[in-house]
Amino acid sequence: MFEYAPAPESRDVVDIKSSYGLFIDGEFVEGSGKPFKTIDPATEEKLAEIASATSDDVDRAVQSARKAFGVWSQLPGSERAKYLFRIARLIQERARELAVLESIDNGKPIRESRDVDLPLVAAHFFYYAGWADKLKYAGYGDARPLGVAGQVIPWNFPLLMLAWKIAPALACGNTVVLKPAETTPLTALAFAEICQQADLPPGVVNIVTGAGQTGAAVVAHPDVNKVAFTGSTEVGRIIARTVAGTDKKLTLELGGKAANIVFDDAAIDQAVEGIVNGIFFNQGHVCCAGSRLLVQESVYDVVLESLKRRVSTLRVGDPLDKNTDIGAINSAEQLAKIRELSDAGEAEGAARWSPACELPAKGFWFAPTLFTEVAQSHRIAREEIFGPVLSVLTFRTPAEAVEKANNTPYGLSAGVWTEKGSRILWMADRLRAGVVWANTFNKFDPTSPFGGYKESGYGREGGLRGLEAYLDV
Ligand code: TXE
Repeated sequence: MFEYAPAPESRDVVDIKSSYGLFIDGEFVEGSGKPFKTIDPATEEKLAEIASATSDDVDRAVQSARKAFGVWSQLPGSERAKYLFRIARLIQERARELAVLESIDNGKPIRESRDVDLPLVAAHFFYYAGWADKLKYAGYGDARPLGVAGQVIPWNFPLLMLAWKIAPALACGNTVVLKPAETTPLTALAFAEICQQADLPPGVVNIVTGAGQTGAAVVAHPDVNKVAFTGSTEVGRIIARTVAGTDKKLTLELGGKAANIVFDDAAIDQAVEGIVNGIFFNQGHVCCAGSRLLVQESVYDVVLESLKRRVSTLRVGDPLDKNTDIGAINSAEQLAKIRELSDAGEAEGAARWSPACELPAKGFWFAPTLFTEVAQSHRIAREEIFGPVLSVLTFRTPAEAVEKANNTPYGLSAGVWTEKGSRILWMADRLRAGVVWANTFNKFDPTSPFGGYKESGYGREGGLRGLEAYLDV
């Protein structure tokens, strides 16, 4: 055994206030609703009181965004680009603080917020800043911004989801009212401060905190022209109903149940790393998580053995420890959902395995878990668990792999592990998934569009396609 030396990141780099207001018209103001608290899921300690926006507050935010739209949409693209570049640079300057804040509020390991989330957040602002003055070269010379965008985001990548939504909207000349998730509002509020630091004109970005009702008020507001939502399929359906029959444009990014498909000619060590990253990255709170492993029968034993060995080395614990691989589950509700589905897996006859691992006494934790002997009809093979739980199934032929991979109401992503290039292309053609990764998994880049088929939603975010979601083309 090797010695384990904790390497804690400092909490002192963040200055969390005791309470936060709403960010409307360039200023922090009080909310009219009953404030709620955000907690640290690793300790269950209260972090801050957060204002709750009522529909009147949302109305103020939308009116401010409407007024700002008149000015912002008329600025030359090169001027909008300057603001976006400034925001990107401020994010880079404050990256360490924002990463720590994200890990405290969300529970994700600091290694991930520091090395994945924050670099991608800045990259999105840089990328879309670059488009702001080049829309006409991309074929959007006659296109117009849509107006006020109402954006509702989840808690799994709080600042990254904000960047995915705000950067393209602003680049195209829209203004926004964004509602962060109720369990992770702190980095969105820090982003509001960054907008002030960047001298962004008041009203271009408004942040309204609150629970689902606040989100519903944003979506339903008659002066909102575009709705962008990332979250559960259930809420996605409610939003689609609200928007139906109005002239609002809508993009939805919902759940997933991705297959990670390992063929017998794959580089097994590399595939095992990809499987581990695919399901345990961000505690499995990832819409495109590789939550179903499909292994070719001939390599089942060797893959399973190697996978169990690797999973046994994962460290679960303090999100601020730089050695941590799996942090805290974001909320008691999410933990209950993971437990419920895992219990259902056992009850339906699948075999459950977790490495020996000590979980902290306080906070929300779940050990990395594998299920074997999984049937396609089992709930753990069909429903999104959104936690560190992998369901293992097998296949014999490429056609069977495709059939099983596509046997889900979702269609967001898939992974293929094989040394045969022709097989990658054959599989990619047949998998009903918005993203197919080959010999890698969970790779993100602001230049490539992301989004799903079927119940995973519609519309694309990222890349050039991501601009179309914010333009009348
Ligand atoms: O999602 P919700 P929850 C999946 C995942 C997870 C499950 C539940 O399986 O276990 O959803 O998570 C706001 N009108 N995903 O309950 O409720 C809400 O305040 C408008 C996948 O957290 O969909 C929050 O800001 N807005 C997913 C946001 O919607 C409403 C990421 C998402 O919360 C609303 C998150 C309403 N009626 C969860 N009700 C992904 N695709 O990555 C709630 N909200």
